[in-house]
Amino acid sequence: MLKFHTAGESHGMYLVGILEGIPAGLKLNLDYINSMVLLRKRGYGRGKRMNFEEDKPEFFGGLTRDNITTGAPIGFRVRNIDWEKGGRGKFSSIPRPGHSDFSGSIKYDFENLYLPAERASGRLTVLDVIAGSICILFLKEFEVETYFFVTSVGGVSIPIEHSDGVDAIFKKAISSSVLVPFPEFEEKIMGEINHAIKEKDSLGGSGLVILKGVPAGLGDYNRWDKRIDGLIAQAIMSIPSVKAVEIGEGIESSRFKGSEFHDPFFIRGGKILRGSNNAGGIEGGITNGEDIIVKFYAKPIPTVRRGVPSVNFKEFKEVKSSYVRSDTVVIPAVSLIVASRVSFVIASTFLDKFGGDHIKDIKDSFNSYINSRRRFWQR
Ligand code: EPS
Repeated sequence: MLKFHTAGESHGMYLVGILEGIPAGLKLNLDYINSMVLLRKRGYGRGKRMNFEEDKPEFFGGLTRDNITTGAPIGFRVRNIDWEKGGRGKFSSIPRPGHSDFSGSIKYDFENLYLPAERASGRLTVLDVIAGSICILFLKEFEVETYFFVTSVGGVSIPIEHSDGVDAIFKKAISSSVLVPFPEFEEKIMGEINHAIKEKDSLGGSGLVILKGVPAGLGDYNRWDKRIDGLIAQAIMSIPSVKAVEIGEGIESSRFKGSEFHDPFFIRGGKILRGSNNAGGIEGGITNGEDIIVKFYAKPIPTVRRGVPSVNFKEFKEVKSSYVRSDTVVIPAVSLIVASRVSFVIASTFLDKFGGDHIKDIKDSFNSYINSRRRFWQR
């Protein structure tokens, strides 16, 4: 099982991550990891902080000089340039509705209602992307590919089908500033974001993550806490701002008859195939070999420039929430973070099933499993 721990605050000196359980022998492509980290930072609608943070991961454990994993915990850190600039260190007695200010300060008995956001902040997700990118690289060794898209921003929806052309549209999406593959929608979304900036407001959105090539048999129905749909939901719901998760056509499923919704089996050319993938690649809490399809929905971020009715706890007075530097929309970054977390869950359950100390051991175990199960796909 993979373990991932973090330390550090949004405005502290460093953010630190430790990823434990990656086997020895995996060559880490640091350029790929860096490109993912920069992609998280880049989306249109981010705030001013993203202009000066460098987000350069430094690895300090678990790798040889050639960046090959040794099986030891992988340690990494990211410097907060904000700290060097003097940080914010502000005090607030006015909670932002929707943020952790109120609930976190009750829990930890803080006078300064800004303190919970130091750990609850989306800033920490830079570490998720580093850990997730390592998991994506691990999964690539087994021909698992990870894709992510934005499917709506505010009121603008983007029609993305999880069809075979996903590779081509993904390449277009990652070169777009809002992670959508179609230029006409990119323009609409930018218009929507510009409007929100003018109105001093924030926007939410939704996204789609697809993993292709995930083998059947990950997760388990024998224990509620090993069902893979449950693990994915937990991993995504714990990303700041994500409020709902859907696997496959989970929401639509409630409106269909069983005979219409469930993915039929059929035989073509000696192969056993499925007619659709409404289940999103998971049946009975176990992957079934089809694409893993995860949809997620994020609320508008709670730091709203025009303010939201709140209360000053020191003065016991009704006021509007005060404005601090913030993003307007984070859904492009969230899509990448969801992909990172889903890849973490898939890599973790993969290692539970095929685990070994060296990547070669895992490949042997994986290949022997695939060979012994061939009858489920073909005669
Ligand atoms: C965040 C507030 C903003 C965001 C931050 C998340 O930062 P600051 O409070 O320093 O202006 O930019 O996100 C990041 C810094 C990041 O790297 O994603 C918040 O309160 O959650």
